[in-house]
Amino acid sequence: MNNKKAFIFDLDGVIVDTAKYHFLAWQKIAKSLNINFTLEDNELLKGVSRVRSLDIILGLGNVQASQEDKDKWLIQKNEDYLSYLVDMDESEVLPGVLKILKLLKDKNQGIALGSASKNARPILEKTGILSYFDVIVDGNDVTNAKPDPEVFLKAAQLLNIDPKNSIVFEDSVAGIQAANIAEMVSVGIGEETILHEADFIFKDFTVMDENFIESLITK
Ligand code: B16
Ligand code: MG
Repeated sequence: MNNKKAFIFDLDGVIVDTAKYHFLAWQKIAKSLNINFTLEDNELLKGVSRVRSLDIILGLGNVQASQEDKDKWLIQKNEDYLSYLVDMDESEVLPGVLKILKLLKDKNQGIALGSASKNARPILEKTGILSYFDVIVDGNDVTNAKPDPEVFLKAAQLLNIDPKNSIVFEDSVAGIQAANIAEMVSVGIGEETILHEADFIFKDFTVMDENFIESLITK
């Protein structure tokens, strides 16, 4: 029994709902290219890197583009996305997250971020929760996207905790698969129908109690 575990949080969809801002920014790019991009299509982009997201959108419209154009759109999209983050504050932390972060801190557990986003740090800063994280691994630190487990393995390694003693909170299927490949405990945050590969599933953090966290720590 090891009482110090690594608790690794995904960002978008787990800590904050930035998917709505990604959607608005991608929609502008799609519109300018006459591609119909819906909220349903946006689901395909969750947990996916920025570069891959653009390829998915171009695929939806059967649009071929030069690398130069793609680079231009990627910059435009990110500038627009960042403009939505300007007014972000602690009110955007999803319900129940702070309670769990405080609990883990009180219990002296390792806390890490494992996100595909290259904008993770400013988001944690603006929402006032950066200081809870011992380790941050984001899109700037990894070369392989989820379901590759690189992001989570790196987080556990930096915390100096064995993957088998690590727990991942994720809202995307690719993220759950990455956690499972890493042989970590996978906890899905969202719909059971979508996240059925996870070891545990919760609608959100408001329905996760101290007993559950305690059972993971003492496992
Ligand atoms: P950025 P996560 C992911 O965050 C988002 O779910 C995904 O939609 C986005 O494309 C990706 O970050 C990259 O974000 O453009 O900020 O680098 O869920 O892995 O925390
Ligand atoms: Mg996510």
